[in-house]
Amino acid sequence: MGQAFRKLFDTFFGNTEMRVVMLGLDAAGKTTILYKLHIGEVLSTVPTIGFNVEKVQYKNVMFTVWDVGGQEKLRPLWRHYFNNTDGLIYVVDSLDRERIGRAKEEFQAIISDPFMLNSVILVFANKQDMVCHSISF
Ligand SMILES: Nc1nc2c(ncn2[C@@H]2O[C@H](COP(=O)(O)OP(=O)(O)O)[C@@H](O)[C@H]2O)c(=O)[nH]1
Ligand SMILES: [Mg+2]
Repeated sequence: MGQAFRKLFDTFFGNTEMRVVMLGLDAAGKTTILYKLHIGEVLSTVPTIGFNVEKVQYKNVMFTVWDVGGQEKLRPLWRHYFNNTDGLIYVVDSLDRERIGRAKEEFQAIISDPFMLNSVILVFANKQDMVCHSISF
């Protein structure tokens, strides 16, 4: 997964300075992706505003990462992060069929935000290594 993500990342972002938000339901694999990129330490986490925000610098890109879902009343805070955002990476757990509808709803809410209109969007279907094990006929 790390290698595939790295290739996508290089194609997607090139060399210019960028601000990217990485979002997804809890346990989609966002934090794991950050560590697979060999970014090192998470620069900061901010739990006080009601959701954990991880900030990480990787090469030319500043990532802001948090879990979406179960926190509709916090949505007004999103625009603080969406403002000046160049890219969105939306991570989906391909194994989590029960919550795929929820993942879709959250994605639609995010891309409906006026601040996201000019963002580049990457939807990353994570945990593909396990998908074949989850298919049953
Ligand atoms: N099989 C598999 N498990 C993964 C993958 N990415 C993350 N996980 C697992 O999914 C769980 C949640 O990952 P985490 O990064 O904490 O999710 P986050 O809540 O989105 O930050 C952990 O147990 C990870 O080891 C993947 O690509 N394949
Ligand atoms: Mg996490």
